[in-house]
Amino acid sequence: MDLPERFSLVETTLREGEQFATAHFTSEQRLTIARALDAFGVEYIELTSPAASPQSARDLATIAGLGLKARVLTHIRCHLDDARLAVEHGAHGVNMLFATSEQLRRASHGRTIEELIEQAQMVINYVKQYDVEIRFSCEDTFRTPLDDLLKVYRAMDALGIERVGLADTVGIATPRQVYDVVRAVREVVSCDIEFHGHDDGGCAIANAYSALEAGATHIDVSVLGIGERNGIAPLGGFIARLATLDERLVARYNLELLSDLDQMIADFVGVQIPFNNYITGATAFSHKAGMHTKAVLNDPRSYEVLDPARFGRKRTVAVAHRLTGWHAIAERARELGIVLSEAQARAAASRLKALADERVLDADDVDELLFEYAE
Ligand code: HCA
Ligand code: CU
Repeated sequence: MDLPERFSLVETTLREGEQFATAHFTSEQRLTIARALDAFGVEYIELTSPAASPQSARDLATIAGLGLKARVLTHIRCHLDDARLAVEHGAHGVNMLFATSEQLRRASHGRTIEELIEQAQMVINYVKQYDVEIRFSCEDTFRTPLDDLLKVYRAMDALGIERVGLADTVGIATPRQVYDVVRAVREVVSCDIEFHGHDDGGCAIANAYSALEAGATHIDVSVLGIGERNGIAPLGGFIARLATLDERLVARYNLELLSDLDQMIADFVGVQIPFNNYITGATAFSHKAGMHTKAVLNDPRSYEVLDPARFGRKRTVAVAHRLTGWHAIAERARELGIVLSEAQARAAASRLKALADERVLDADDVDELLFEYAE
């Protein structure tokens, strides 16, 4: 596998996530989140700009001063004032962005590509006086002509910054497009490459993965994917994408903390963890149809590409339905201390299927029926 074993997660629940419709984190919650992300093991934590509000600035200073293992970044506009605030409040790095697509340049700052490079140069020269990492990102990368992009990234790389960023701001990019553009950027810069992708088109995780394959070194994620609109690549989903390929890619993270992390953010922003969420969703490790349950009971890897135990989760094998199979029934009987012959298990399965055609069953119905065999 030529995926880099070393890539970094830029966890942006405390920046992009704060832009989620129902997110209003208190300072205490921000601290709790930063500590929890650090315990999980993300390499970077991105915070809202200190220019956003006085409390945002104070919280940046507090979190950057906690002595976490993760580096603390703040996300700023390409303005000298914002950069000054970031430096003054102790950020370990600045994630700067500037809109480069025609759509956003027109609607936002009205500058030409040359003017924008000049402005970035001034801010970068200021920040470079300090021991602060610099990343420059083109907002709306995937609606910016490639020539313009390469011109900007080349210029930024020549200024000696740590990273350039590609942002699929409107969630429009496809995995193939992301691969091609990251590849093209990889060829003209020597610095690291970050990718940030929104999920409007349902490709956030696939795009982040594609970026990694093409040579990106830093991937933006947020817990549950919270962010503007329907958000960005979720931390758990991206972890799932990598872990299904090779567990070594995620071995350095404390994966058993993921469920608590997802639940905590769901509570803070007042949503439920979606039933079909990666790893932590209610049904992520549920098996139902007879063919599946038989194989899973023989060898979990048959239908599980992720080991639930690695994430502190348990598999469930549903028995109380018409798709049930006799292996699952025999297994449930064993759990109850009832030994069934194959013929008995098959007979119990037939009775259960007939019953399930009449009404919705629950686990107690199954157990009752099995106890009849024990008598
Ligand atoms: C936004 C900005 C951003 C920035 C991403 C980045 C985006 O729209 O609020 O700095 O790489 O999606 O473009 O989140
Ligand atoms: Cu974004």
